[in-house]
Formats: sequence, C-alpha cells, structure tokens
Amino acid sequence: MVESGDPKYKGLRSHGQRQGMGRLRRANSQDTARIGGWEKHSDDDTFLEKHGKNSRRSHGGEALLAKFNRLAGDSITTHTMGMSGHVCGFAGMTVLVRDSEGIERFCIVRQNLKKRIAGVKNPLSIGDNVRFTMNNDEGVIEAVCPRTNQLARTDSHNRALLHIFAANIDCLVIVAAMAEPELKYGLIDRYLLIAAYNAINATVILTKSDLADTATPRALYSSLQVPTFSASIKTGDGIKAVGTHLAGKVCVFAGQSGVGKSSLINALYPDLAARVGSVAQAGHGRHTTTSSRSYSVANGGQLMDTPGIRECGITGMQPLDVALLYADIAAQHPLCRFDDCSHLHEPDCAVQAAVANGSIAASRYESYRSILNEDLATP
Ligand SMILES: Nc1nc2c(ncn2[C@@H]2O[C@H](COP(=O)(O)OP(=O)(O)O)[C@@H](O)[C@H]2O)c(=O)[nH]1
Ligand SMILES: [Mg+2]
Ligand SMILES: [Zn+2]
Repeated sequence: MVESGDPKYKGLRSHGQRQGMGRLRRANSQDTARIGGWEKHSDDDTFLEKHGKNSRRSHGGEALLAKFNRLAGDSITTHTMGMSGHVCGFAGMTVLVRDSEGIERFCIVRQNLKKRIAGVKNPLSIGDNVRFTMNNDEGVIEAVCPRTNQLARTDSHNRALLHIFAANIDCLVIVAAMAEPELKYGLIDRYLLIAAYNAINATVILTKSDLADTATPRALYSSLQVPTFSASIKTGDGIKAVGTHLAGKVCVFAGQSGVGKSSLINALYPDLAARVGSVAQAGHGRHTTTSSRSYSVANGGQLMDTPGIRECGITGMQPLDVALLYADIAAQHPLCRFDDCSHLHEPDCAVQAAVANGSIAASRYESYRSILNEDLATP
C-alpha cells in the first residue's frame, strides 16, 4: 500500500532531481516513541568528541563524488538494462534493492561493476539508483547511476579507501531540542556545514517547542535560507508542517541523543513502526541490522538510517571552504580587506564588523571560530 501506488517508485529519480513529489497523507499523530532504535545510528552524543582536533580524517567531498560518478558513468551502456531500483540495505555480500513497485529483493553485484568502482569499501550505498536483471530467481546489479551527493569519509587506516554511508539524499534533517538537552547552536552549524559541503539540502527542526520559545533560533536559521520548523509531540506543534515539507524526500535525521528524533519520526510516520518489524524479516532471515538501511515512508519519502552523519565530520575541509559555506560569513567575505581573510584576526574584516553590529549572530561566529581553531587547526 505504501510503496506500490507511489509515483516516486515508478522509476529512477533522475540525476539532479533533488526534490520529491509525494504528498502528505497523515503526519499529525502524537504517538509516543515506539520504533525503538530504528535510527540507532543517528544519535550524536559523541559527535563533538570524535571530530575534535585529534580527528584528521578527510572525506574528500566533491572530488570523491566526481570520481565515483566517473566510474559509475563508465557503465552507462548498462543504464538501460533490466529494471530500476534503489539500494535500501545490505546483508553480507548481498544488496537489498527496492524496485519501482516497492518490492525488496536481495541482489548480487556483477563482478565487473565491483571492479570498476574500486577504491571504495563498498561500491554501493543506500540511496544508490541501480539497474538490475533477474537471473532465474537471483537479482544481479548491473549498473549504478551517478549520484547527486553522498555522505562519505575515508578509512581511518587507509586513506585511499572510501566509506560511503548514503547517497542521493534530499534532506539532512537536523533535529535540535529547545531544552532537555539544551539547544546547541554549534552542533546545528556543524551539520549545516556538512550538508553544504556535500551538496545536501538541510532543514532544522527545533523540537520540544512546548518547553521553550523557538522564535530566536527559528529567525536565525530562517534568515540563512534554511527551512526551519518548531515542533512538539506534546502539543502537536509543527508536526503537520514538517510532514508536508519532508513529503517525498529522501531524509537522513541527525541530532544528539534525547532531542526527540524517535518521537518525531513516530509522529510523522505512524505506519513505520509496524512495517519495520516486517522489513527486518525480509531477506530470507538474513540479518540487515548492522549497516545502513533505508525505509520507505507513507508520504512517498524515504528515511535513511545510517552511521554516516556521525562519522563523516568536517575535517576534510579547508578553512576557506568553511568561510564560503557559512552563508552569513560568505556574504560579508567580499567586503574584507584581504581576499583570503580568515575572519579571525585580520584588520578591516567585514565579518568581524558584522558580528560587532549584530548582523551576524554571535553563535554563528563562535561555531565558525571553533571549527577553524579546533577542528581544522594545523597540529
Ligand atoms: N516535552 C517534550 N518532550 C519530548 C518531545 N519529543 C520527545 N520528547 C521526550 O524526549 C525524550 C527523548 O525522546 P526520543 O524521541 O527518544 O529522542 P531521540 O534520542 O532523539 O530519539 C523522551 O522522553 C521523549 O518523551 C517534545 O516535543 N516535548
Ligand atoms: Mg532515538
Ligand atoms: Zn574577514
């Protein structure tokens, strides 16, 4: 019922098509958390620790995406072969593919496709659009389509090896609570930076709006052109609006533990809990619990459960990347005296002037400075 009638699954999303087209069906339930760890990977207690100054991992950003797409593009002759589907999970050597009718099948990967896409730990990621053929009862993935974006990092032991956690993400849903735990502007800013660096749209959801007024952070992130919502499962505030905004999109939820991700997801997708049980049964008893997984949800979108957002970090970036990807800072950058102004100590710095007169929020400059001074400092 959920997948089969949905136009989203009738074919591949074309390269570059970022926005979904599903419609909200129901998104205002106030059910309490009951999926129980479906998004086991998305809690971010350790985010700041792991990506402090000791972490020097690079995830490579656009160059690595371009490399993947070049390799994937080499298989272009097979892009019309067989049937289309997208990768939604893994079990051992096999890949779970959801076809255009919403049917999930385990597939093996054609050996020459594996060889072609070398240098990555797994040639395929959840979210990849693939072409597959049926060989008797066995699905075989023949080709992978170019990606619009990916969440990735290099291996900590082998920098030539790339881990890709998710591909073709429409929206990074940054969840932050107004209280319990206290609102952390810096964490929101880091996620926004990761999203921008990886060409992923982001949305901020300010949860527990029943505990504190969301006006200040809402105004701040809205002014940065980030769709920003307040939400509460206690009062129902924002649930419908968030559901409408996310309808049809492929989403990764990120946020600290306890901010209300599970509660929000249950409120948005009341049908998911029931289905996750049966999804886990799929694949002929094989376990799918150890790696990334994506689920289709009632509004035509997908929910990705992946450790990637926790692990990809920001350490591959150059200070100038950060300056240019912070929208408010980038807007002032051309007015600085020096072209390569770091906005930390230079004279005639327009960014520092804007912070002083309040047109750049102090919290934004603080997180920018902390990223440059701590995460990206040369040891
Ligand atoms: N007051 C209030 N509490 C909430 C809200 N959403 C979630 N909570 C509570 O916050 C706690 C953590 O929620 P949970 O969904 O497990 O957070 P997660 O760790 O991000 O998945 C639970 O005790 C929830 O009942 C909300 O909108 N308002
Ligand atoms: Mg949770
Ligand atoms: Zn400057």
